[in-house]
Amino acid sequence: MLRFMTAAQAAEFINNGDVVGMGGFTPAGAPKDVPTAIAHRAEAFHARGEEFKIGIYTGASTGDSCDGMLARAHAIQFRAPYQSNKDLRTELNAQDAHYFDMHLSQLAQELRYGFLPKPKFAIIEACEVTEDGEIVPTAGVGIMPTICRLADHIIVELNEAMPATMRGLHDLYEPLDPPMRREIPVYHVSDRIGTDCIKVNPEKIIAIVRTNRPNEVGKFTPLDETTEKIGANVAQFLEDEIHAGRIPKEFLPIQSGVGNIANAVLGALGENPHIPPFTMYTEVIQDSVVGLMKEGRVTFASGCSLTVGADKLQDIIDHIDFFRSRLVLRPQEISNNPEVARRLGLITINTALEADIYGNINSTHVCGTKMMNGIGGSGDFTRNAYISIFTTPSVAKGGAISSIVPMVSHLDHSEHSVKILITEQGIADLRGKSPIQRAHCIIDNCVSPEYKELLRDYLAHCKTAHTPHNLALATAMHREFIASGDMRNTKWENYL
Ligand code: 0RQ
Repeated sequence: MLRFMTAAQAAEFINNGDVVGMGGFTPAGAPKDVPTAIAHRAEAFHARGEEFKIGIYTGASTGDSCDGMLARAHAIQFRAPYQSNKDLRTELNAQDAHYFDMHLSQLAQELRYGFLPKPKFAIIEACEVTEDGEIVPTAGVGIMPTICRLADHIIVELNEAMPATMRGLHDLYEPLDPPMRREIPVYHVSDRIGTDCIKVNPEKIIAIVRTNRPNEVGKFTPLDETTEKIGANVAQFLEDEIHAGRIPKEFLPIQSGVGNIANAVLGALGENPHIPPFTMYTEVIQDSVVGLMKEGRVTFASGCSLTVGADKLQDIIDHIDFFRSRLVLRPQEISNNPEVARRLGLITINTALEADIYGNINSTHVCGTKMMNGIGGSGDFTRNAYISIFTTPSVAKGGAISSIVPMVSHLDHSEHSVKILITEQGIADLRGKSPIQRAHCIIDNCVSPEYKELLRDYLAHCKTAHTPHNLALATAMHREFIASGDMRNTKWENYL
């Protein structure tokens, strides 16, 4: 029997200290009304002087009605594996919420292995739930199959804005755990290996809440000169690789991160006549992909979510038969799977916050301490790519920050995994280069003209070694930014 109730009634099942797994991936498919109701419940507890905090796993980020509401209600005890909400960022940088930033492909298996506290509740969004326990996800999958299996109780938001015709977009599959694990039989981007719904014991579904909510996906800022140039440089690099015979002429699947730069890069790839129609094996399918599919430039996209604006999602829903044969949404354990990434030979494109002259990448921590978002899937893909590319504007904050520094203030992706660095200034091909050769290549090709001499001068202050560094100066540009608000003021002699 399906147990319908309001979000507030469903939220009453959740108590202080409970561990909850949320469905979806990014705001796409994340639950909305029940997390908001839990936040209100937490506020009522706090008003009475009682504790109320819960542990939360999600696929990736969520929307404001989940992460934002719960953060503002100070209702989060711990959170994994990725977020991008400004209020949650404030909470976790203040250590009010404990955050563990994880490779997204690993979360489901680490829950199964028992490395992390088991979720008692799964709160998920669906476009269809049946009496016999079939649940069809919406625009994002994330860790849904695993949390639905592990949780004692499932609360479903049945979102009427997401029609049941979405059934068939998904390919739901959970691998066995070692020592029983076999290969994941995805040999082509479009291979389907699982089911079109999650099957659970219907007794576990303790509440169904009817909602009617669009996904809370943010708008892209229009392309500017910098993002356009980065996109054009990536397209140029890939075109040259095809001509050099280092990428097969039929091309290889693309993985692309989130955000404005990623969107611009895909647009540039789509427009480049020397790049053949391509497929994507990625985690987040963004706005630009929808248009590229209609134009036949993207022939198939495998992802974990449709993180697209409301108009684009409506377009997909209105032409569901067209898109169902060109799209598949998988759990993040499969969309981001290292084994599959390496087998398919992905060209991976992710964004750095900061890179160093040797090719190490910081994707997460501002000045080495403040968490921005998280590593997301960038590590899953970068380490296992056919060619891994990182993009970043050469400067941030109007030039007061050089995105390329002597030594990254936090390390997410090491020099061993990063093959190509691209800024609006140009392209640094790091393959087959020693550290000092990489340093010259990055300074010559990627650094802003305002910082080239400063970084060359840094090298002049280093003793000859395999990877030259002057440890007194390695973080001087960061310290100068903290002290004066502008890295351009750095004078090496002040830091010796
Ligand atoms: O701050 O908004 O206050 O101006 O960082 O920078 O240039 O707008 O770039 O939105 O693409 O985000 C790495 C954070 C880039 C993102 C990151 C400041 C800058 C601005 C944002 P303001 P931009 P984007 C997919 C895979 C995680 C890893 C990943 C990210 C703000 O792409 O989170 O790719 N990646 N995951 O001014 C201090 C620097 C800075 C800096 C930029 N060096 N120091 N601040 N900024 N460089 C995700 C999933 O797995 C779902």
